[in-house]
Amino acid sequence: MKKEELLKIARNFDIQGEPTEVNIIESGHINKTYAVKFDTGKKYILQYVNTNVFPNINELMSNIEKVTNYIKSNANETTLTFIKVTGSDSYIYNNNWRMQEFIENTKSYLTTESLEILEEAAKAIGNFQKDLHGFDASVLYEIIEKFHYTPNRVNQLMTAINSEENKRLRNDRFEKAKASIEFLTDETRLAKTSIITSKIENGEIPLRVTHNDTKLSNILFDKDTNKYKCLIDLDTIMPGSIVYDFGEGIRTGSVTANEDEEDLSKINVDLDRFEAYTRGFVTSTRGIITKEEQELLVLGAWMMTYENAIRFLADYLNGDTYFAVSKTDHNLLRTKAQSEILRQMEQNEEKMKGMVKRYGL
Ligand code: ADP
Ligand code: GN1
Ligand code: MG
Repeated sequence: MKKEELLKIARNFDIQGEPTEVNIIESGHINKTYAVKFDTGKKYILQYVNTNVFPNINELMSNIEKVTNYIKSNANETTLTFIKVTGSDSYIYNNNWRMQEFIENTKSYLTTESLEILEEAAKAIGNFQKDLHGFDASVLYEIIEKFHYTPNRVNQLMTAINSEENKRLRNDRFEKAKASIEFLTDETRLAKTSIITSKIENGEIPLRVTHNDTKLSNILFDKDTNKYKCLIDLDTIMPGSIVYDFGEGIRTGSVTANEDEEDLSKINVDLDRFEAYTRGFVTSTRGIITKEEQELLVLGAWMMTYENAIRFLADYLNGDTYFAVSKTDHNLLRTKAQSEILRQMEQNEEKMKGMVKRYGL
């Protein structure tokens, strides 16, 4: 989009001064994000929210407002602040656009070898859980139905695999994805996919307020100190399980390569990184996490990796309609990288469980 158009959109929010500069931020697979500078010197984040993914944007903003207000009143943490449209009670301009304060002097990582940063990342997620322990999850809308209900993700993959239209339109993709389809629909793997959801359903582990998208790049760190500053991307906040928030952190934080690494020999599930993250998480959630939840953490990491792998694969077969792609066969590359992570997690399961126990309750 042109700079002038973006500046025009930015003028509709209740902000002092005139917007003067705008720069695209190329990160994230769902929304379009821009940094906007005003002549007062203040910066903001302007986002075009993808309403194919989030059809009910008002419910989404209502969840974010409730959770960020709660954090601001009850916890000593930095969280997001959205700006209303001038003369309105809404945060959304022209169906898709929203504005939030820019959190200064921070950076984010797709991957890092720094164990200190990983321990900090885990604390960002663990403290978020702790801060929201007293918050009633039932007041939140389910923004994306069955978001981490893995059996439903399996059904979506099976629908993509069995679709005659997909086969007709993209038969070459089925050929290229053959090994990934076999790996991910292996019976022993499929059999694991309902363990966590069943435990939620029968009350063995609680439904909590969860972030649900705790990948490393959704945490901002202070540029100078590398301490965590803020957990961002609150769009998927809804009732869920703490083991998913740990798992999504491990899927990205414990690995030596990016989510879409083509060279599988560069992908390593690094146990030192796993340990640092686990130490930060278990320590910061002590007192609120239950024994049953702790025993499921390693499976949570497997589940989030499996879930992302099958979501990328389904999107590949469906013709890349969900995740933003920027190279040929991008979703297949992501699937293969996630499958490699999954394979290594399976090999290291016992060692990982041992580490959780070491720092456990
Ligand atoms: P998406 O849902 O597409 O992942 P995000 O909300 O994660 O979008 O934002 C994309 C990127 O924009 C982040 O990775 C971060 O670099 C930057 N960003 C988002 N919100 C802020 C903020 N409040 N302050 C500073 N940078 C931000
Ligand atoms: C998407 O919005 P972003 O890029 O932080 C996706 C997550 C996936 C992730 C994979 C709403 O997150 O669920 O795990 O990509 N978000 C949504 O990188 O589907
Ligand atoms: Mg994001």
